[in-house]
Amino acid sequence: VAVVLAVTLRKGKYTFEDRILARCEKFKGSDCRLIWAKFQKAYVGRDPCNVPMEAYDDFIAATQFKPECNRMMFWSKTKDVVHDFTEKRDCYVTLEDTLLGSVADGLTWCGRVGSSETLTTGCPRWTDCENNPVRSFWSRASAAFAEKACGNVTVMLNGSIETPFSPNSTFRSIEVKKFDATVMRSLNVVLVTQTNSVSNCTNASLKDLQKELAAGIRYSCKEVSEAQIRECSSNPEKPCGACW
Ligand code: DVN
Repeated sequence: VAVVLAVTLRKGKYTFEDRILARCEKFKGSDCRLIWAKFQKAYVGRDPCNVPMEAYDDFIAATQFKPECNRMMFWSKTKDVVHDFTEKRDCYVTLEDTLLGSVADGLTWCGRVGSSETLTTGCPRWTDCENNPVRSFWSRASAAFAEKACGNVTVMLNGSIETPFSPNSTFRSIEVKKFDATVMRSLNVVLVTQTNSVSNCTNASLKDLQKELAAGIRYSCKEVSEAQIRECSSNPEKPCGACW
């Protein structure tokens, strides 16, 4: 403790490790030292463009992720509205609300060949190279979250763009492919609309979504205005089932 404090005081701010541990410790009963060790092992000492998603397999195993059936929420191009909703209301759980995703949400990190440090600046950006530590982390965590999706599952897609089921998105390229019909009953699309929305539930990309869904998983789609979702976020009296 004294050493951690000394380092923290010397640098005048929390280290990356401190931040990961603090976020992990919000989830009671987690072995945060083990989780940090496995997380680090994925990218420390490695070329930051050569970290495949499999590098995080041991981290995923260490988190012992348990799904909450019927409450799982996926999203694509709707980050702000969906997280505003899940933060204010206890209706749904996104990846970023679980231990799996919350430890790294909004952070950037990488390692360097010949070093045992975690760097937080000068790291590759999302599209600089595919196998970068941050992108591979999100791909692996998303795959783990999606393969456990169970019961009735919800996804918030963006009705203000031409292709709400977007080709290069994590939701389309990873999560939908991992959905398992033996544990998942339905996928319910909430298409978030605005006054000038360009898409509705008849959108061509949503037809593709139905085709790409494993046989046996039911599908539904509902257009819901962003205003209505925000109203539900700010009205805790409204039952979750009455939001849309
Ligand atoms: O279902 C969710 C959730 O489970 C998550 O892990 O994956 C799904 C959302 O991913 P998505 O379908 O690719 O949705 P988006 O909106 O295209 O991208 C989600 C996030 O990935 C972005 O908000 C970016 O994160 P950030 O920077 O806001 O913390 C990141 N991202 C995606 N493409 C990117 C990118 N960041 C930088 N450059 C890009 N090209």
